[in-house]
Amino acid sequence: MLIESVELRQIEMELVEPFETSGWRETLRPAIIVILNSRGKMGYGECVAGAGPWYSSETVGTAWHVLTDFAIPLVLGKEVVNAEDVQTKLKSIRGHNMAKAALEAALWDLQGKLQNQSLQQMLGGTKSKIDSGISIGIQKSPAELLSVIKKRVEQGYRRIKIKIKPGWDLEIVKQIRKEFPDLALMADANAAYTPNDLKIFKELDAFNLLMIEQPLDYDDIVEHAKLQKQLKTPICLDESIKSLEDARAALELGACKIINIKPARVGGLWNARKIHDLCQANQIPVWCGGMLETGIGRAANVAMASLPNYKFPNDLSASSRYWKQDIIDPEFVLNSDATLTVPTGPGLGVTVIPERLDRFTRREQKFQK
Ligand code: OSB
Ligand code: MG
Repeated sequence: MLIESVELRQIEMELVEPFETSGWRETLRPAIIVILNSRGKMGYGECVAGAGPWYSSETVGTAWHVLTDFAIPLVLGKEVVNAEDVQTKLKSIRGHNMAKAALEAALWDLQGKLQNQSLQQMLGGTKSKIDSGISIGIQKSPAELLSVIKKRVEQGYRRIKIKIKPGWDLEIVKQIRKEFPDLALMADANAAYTPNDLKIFKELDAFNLLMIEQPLDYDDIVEHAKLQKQLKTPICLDESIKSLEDARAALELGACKIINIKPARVGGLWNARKIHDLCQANQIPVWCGGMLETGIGRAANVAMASLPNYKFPNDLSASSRYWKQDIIDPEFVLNSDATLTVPTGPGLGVTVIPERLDRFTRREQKFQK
């Protein structure tokens, strides 16, 4: 595929409700949409780097810089065979996984459209529907959180993830368990605790949580291994796993029993699949995390989550959980069995609506050789 031209759109969309974690709060969600053109087809990829360096060191600003100054020049006007080839071309760039993942995602979509294959087929996904869960941010009060959970359960979500932080943890979980004793419930700390907090995790062990996500520091593996040995509840790593090498280290040390794979965090779908395969070979189940994506990023994640070792409900909810109106058609809707349907059309299998993309665009740049 000759990459004839590239276009970047930095967009901004308002979340239907603010999203708050242990470390940050967001109401306006930025994204960069990467568009690759070849033989009259357009491939779309989404960069999920946030407004600030809170979840990871990348931001929408660093991603724009790395894409425009370094990554795009390595593929523009070049023949690109597949995602692996994109990664080989980008190899001189260290880090910046989210920027690379966006470019690679656009290539998958383009390739699918040119070769008339769905992303799911290209990745080797097997399920026609993926289990959908929902991630609920920190609320103003415990009562508010309970009412949000009730609403989401009534909408059909069967796995609820709450965000925890010191002071918003044990008591909250206790109250939720009182009202929802059998709910598939898990807690994500976004790295808010230290090894000194062992007592809190020991107490959380009594509440039959599905897993505890990223309790300790974002780049830690060793302390998670020590903590996991003292807990019944499985630890799931998110922030700590940025590469296949991190996954290997976590498995060898026993730092977790589950991995949340976000393709963007690990540099793209190509690496995500390698981590999936490594985990599968080691009987470590995985699931797909989310980054409050638009429908473009969500479609790619949904295809990825259709691979066989995705064994837990994913942070891939209906479009309406995030946006008043998504930028794709059809939007993702929650099926009555708490699943999302995997698109089967070529590439991402969803149509980007140009007027909506225009409406949310805050900056754009076109690149032609
Ligand atoms: O830690 O999983 C996380 C959103 C943004 C950044 C980090 C995280 C999240 C979520 C929401 O939990 C997942 C989603 O529904 O997209
Ligand atoms: Mg997380």
